[in-house]
Amino acid sequence: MPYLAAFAPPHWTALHVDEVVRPVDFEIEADLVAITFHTPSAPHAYAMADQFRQRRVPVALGGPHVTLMPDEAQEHADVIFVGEAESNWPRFLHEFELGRYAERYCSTEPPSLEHAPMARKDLFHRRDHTSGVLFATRGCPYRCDFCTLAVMYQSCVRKRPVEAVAEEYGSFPGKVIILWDDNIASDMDYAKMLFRALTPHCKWWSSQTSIQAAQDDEFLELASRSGCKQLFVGLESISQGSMDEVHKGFNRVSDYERAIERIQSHGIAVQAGIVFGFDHDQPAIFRETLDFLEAAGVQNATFNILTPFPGTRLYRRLEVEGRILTHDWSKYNGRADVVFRPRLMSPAELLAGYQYANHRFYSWRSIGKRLSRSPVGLPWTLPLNLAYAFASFR
Ligand code: B12
Ligand code: SF4
Repeated sequence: MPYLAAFAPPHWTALHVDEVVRPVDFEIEADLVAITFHTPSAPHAYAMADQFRQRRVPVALGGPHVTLMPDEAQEHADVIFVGEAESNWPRFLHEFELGRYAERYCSTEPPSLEHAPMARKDLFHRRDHTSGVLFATRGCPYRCDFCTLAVMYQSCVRKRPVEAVAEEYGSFPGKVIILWDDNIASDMDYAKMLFRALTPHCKWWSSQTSIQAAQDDEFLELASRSGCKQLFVGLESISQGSMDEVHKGFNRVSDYERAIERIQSHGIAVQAGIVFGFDHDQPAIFRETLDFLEAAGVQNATFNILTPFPGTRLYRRLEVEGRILTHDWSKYNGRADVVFRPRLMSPAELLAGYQYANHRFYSWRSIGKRLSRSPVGLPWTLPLNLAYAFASFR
């Protein structure tokens, strides 16, 4: 939202409320309320929108879930934004001032990010243990069945000018930055130019990448030199059958160990993105995955229960097969609920296996074992492990 606020004309006053930080004031005097949300927050976002609309405050809705389920969202909004909003949002703000605007603005093609403004830092509230967040690129060229990005961004990768990204990066006063790119390795040449431009700022950063990052030593070397301390790597599964099944066969499980070693050898910690519940996953997958991650000395991992988000190829397949168990979007959280019938285990087994993975990986024994071999200093790896340990035992 601080990014979208940067598009508002200077005579507008914007207030940003992040519900993680403080509750929403439903009595506030506002000309317009704009809300963004993921699928699991959809019921909550709709309830908020309904409450504002009861007071006749116009509500605009946008974000991943609106793009995936526009007709549903329309019922709770005066105006919705389907897809990316770089061109439609400024147009709408102008039309809103004139008192004539459409109910729905659809982005027909992925917008260029050539002139993307800097997000409004004065509207950032959440620290999330970082000093700043920004993005250099948007989108990912791949089309994995379970990922919503192909629908949201039409598999089209866009890049901001390197100088603009470096300027925004340098403008954060603190040391630790997250580049929330979907896949920082989607264009290797661009990434290398970017890393060279970030180096003089002497900060630490982390980002997300597909495993291809590990195939290019120059990429890793330049990333490391520019302050990269951690890469979130979409490993997803140690079952090749599972990767092939969801069209992520470019992840070669037999290469994982070498890929992790190569990233770590550049002083970059690996945060493994792991998903459980694919059709090839047997009940042994949980123990085998944990054995693998511990043996590889992975510094961090995020475990997810496979979740068929609406609009994805995975959702369509499971729906045809009659395996979707609920359409209560609040359960599409990937952490606490199983919303489909897995093929080789029960929903309860999947949930229990996911919990086992979190508890084992973030146990003192495992943290000690993994971090004692880490090529990245404890000031970076330990706080993250403790935060995850705290969250998983809550
Ligand atoms: C950063 C991030 C997070 C951070 C959020 C930190 C924060 N303070 O915001 C954290 C780590 C907390 C997080 C958590 C989760 N995330 Co997340 N996250 C992202 C990520 C990588 C970037 C989001 C972002 O800021 N994008 C930059 C903005 C500019 O892009 P955008 O949101 O697409 O917005 C554009 C348009 O959509 C539109 N727009 C968006 N909102 C609005 C609103 C209005 C009013 C208007 C006009 C326009 C508009 O305009 C923008 C410019 O074009 C995205 C991937 C992605 N590229 O979006 C995943 C993503 C959004 N996350 C996802 C998921 C699944 C989750 C989790 C459920 C994971 C989990 N299992 O826990 C949780 C949900 C947490 C929750 N309940 O809210 C999915 C969402 C899928 C879905 N169907 O909703 C995504 C798309 C990743 C993916 N590959 O599928 N996430
Ligand atoms: S590589 Fe990652 S970001 Fe790209 S489509 Fe697949 S899951 Fe989504």
